[in-house]
Amino acid sequence: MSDLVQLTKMDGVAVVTINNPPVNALSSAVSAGIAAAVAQIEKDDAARAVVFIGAGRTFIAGADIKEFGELTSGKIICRESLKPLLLRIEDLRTPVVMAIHGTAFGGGLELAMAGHYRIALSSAQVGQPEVKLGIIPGAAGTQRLPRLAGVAKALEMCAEGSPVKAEDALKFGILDRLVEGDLLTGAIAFAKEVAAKAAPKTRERSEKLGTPEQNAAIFAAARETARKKQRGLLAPLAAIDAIEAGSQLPFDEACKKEEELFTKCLFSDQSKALIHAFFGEREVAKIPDVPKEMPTLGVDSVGIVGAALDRGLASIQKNYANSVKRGRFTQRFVDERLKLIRPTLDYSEFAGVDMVVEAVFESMALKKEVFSQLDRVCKPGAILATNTSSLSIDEIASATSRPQSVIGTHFFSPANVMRLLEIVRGAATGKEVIATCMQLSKKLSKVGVLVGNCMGFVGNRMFGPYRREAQFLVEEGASVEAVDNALYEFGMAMGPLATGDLAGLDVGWRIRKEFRHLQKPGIRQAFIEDRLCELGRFGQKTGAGWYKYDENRRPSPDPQVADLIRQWTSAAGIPRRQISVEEIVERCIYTLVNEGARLLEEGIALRAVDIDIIYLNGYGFPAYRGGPMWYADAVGLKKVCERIREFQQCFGNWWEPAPLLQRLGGQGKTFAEFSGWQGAAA
Ligand code: T1G
Repeated sequence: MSDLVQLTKMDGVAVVTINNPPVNALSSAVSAGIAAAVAQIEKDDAARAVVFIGAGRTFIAGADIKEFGELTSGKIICRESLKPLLLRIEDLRTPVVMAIHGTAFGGGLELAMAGHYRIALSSAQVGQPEVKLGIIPGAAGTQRLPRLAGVAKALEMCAEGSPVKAEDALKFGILDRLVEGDLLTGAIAFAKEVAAKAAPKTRERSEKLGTPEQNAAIFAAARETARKKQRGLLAPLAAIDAIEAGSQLPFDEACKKEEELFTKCLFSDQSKALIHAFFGEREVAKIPDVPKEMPTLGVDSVGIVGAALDRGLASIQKNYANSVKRGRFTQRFVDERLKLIRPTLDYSEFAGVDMVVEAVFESMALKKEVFSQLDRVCKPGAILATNTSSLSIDEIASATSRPQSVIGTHFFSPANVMRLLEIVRGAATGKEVIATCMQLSKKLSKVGVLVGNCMGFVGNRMFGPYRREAQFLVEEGASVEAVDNALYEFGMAMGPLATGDLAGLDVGWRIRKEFRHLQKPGIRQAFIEDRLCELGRFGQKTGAGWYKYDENRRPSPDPQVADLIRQWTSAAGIPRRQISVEEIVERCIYTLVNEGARLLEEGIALRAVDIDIIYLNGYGFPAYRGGPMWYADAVGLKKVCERIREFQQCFGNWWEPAPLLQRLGGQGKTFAEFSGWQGAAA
């Protein structure tokens, strides 16, 4: 028996324990270990029943995703399908009980469904999250799940990929019982209880499959939801196709269809990009000079500076009320939470807090004033964080006597929705302060990405030129809608100009005015947005910006803006021309890439994946394209660099390719191979 899979006997019950920390991933070695255990059980006439259980913190969290890369890169030729092994387990003559704790995800749930019974701790979760990796269940999950939970639930689980709590899994028939206390004890007892009973094979059940007539509307609705909610993603539609096949074809035939769809998804660029994003979210948590075991500071009380108290409290209450309406929180839970918030107008009330987050207006003078106050009242060791989206952390810290406690915690609006937390280290920021904020981001269910200090940090320093290029395209003849639609069809959550209207065009306008003195002479500056702001068109909040908005903030093209643009550009002597969708996308996305390369080379971004994770979780970049740096690697840096040089020829030197891009493009290398880490100075 291998270390990864142990087979023991307890009270006549064969116990198969999977032990592959940290998440018992179903690697090919684990599958081989399970196969060996099953072979022994097949020969063991004395075994009254079988229990499968995971060692450590969880049942099986799925196939080993790391092995996919080897497969799709051709390092390993073929994949040992899990299906035959699951059929052997299902065909075992003694009842097989799957004992679940933590998570039974992907191949873990598929293994569990090949068992005859499934029990779980009430804290467990089950799910088929494969679509989040751009694939579909590949071990008959799309075939067995509908037979246990019905077509509609299986569609929801496989096409959306969200986990299901044990309680709901019991309700839908995925689980047979919830147990409290020690899981193995509960499992053995349950196994003995069913030992004499029949061993119901999931693949032979069909009572929940429905008829084509009954299912037609369900499939149509699922496809429509997938096209809307998971725009551009292939895998959700493939999962629906596989389940539909399962509701119409015999099990074995439908499994072949699943295999075909699975393989197509696995070798798709979308899946490679989404797997990059999966591991990227884990990679960004690793800071080269801040070791995992770095002690962190306790954060039990936090002060927030900047909210207009009444308006701030009102939006907190509104957000909580929405969460209760959606059934995410109970009213009692919300009442408890609201009791923890204490509004004040008195800085001295911050004397005892562990951390303060400043979120006042984007003015350096005002921020320095606030930080000198905080420095005066806050206890030694308190973390002084600023939510600035672009101003220098070092300059803000210079207003205090404790720059080692000052850090940037850049939340994204709406902060209760957006997952990204851009954590900005200043030159003096202490490592325990960094470690504490990285840990806090996880506690807040955010993705914390650490970046260095510069104007706009990583996200906004790239986003500024991206939006500037969008404005240049409008100046040169593209319509506002054409620019936004091109990026929307590329997969961005929203076009660059509509995003400006959402955030408020005046925010950028004030910053541009405050830093006009820093603009290099002779460098072309976008001017239309400033002109719109001078007319009071700040976007959604004023009912007009690049678009005009109705009372529900629904946008529509504004012919007046198109006229103004024609007037302003002809007055500025800017010739206008037809511009292709391809050019619009390349100019906007390659601007991101070029600035990203500079940030990597300067060490402001630690790795290319950090930039990707920032753009996927803070700027609506499509996850199935992996992020701007991954996308550039997929296109090929040589090709990207050549295209940027052409833009430089055509439009101007702000398009000069970043040295790193030139170098890596010239060497046939990728951003993924480059590490921006240059030591603590960065
Ligand atoms: N394969 C390989 N490594 C994995 C892994 C997996 N399935 N899941 C987690 N890891 C690594 C992860 O990279 C990290 O590594 C460490 O484990 C801890 O993870 C046949 C084809 C289970 C909810 O999509 O959702 O089955 O950074 O930090 O926050 O049809 O991990 O420490 O080096 O995320 O407690 C389907 C993926 C696979 C589930 C735990 N399964 N995992 O979250 O820990 S496809 C999934 C998760 C499949 C079948 C198909 C989460 C978790 P490192 P962590 P966590």
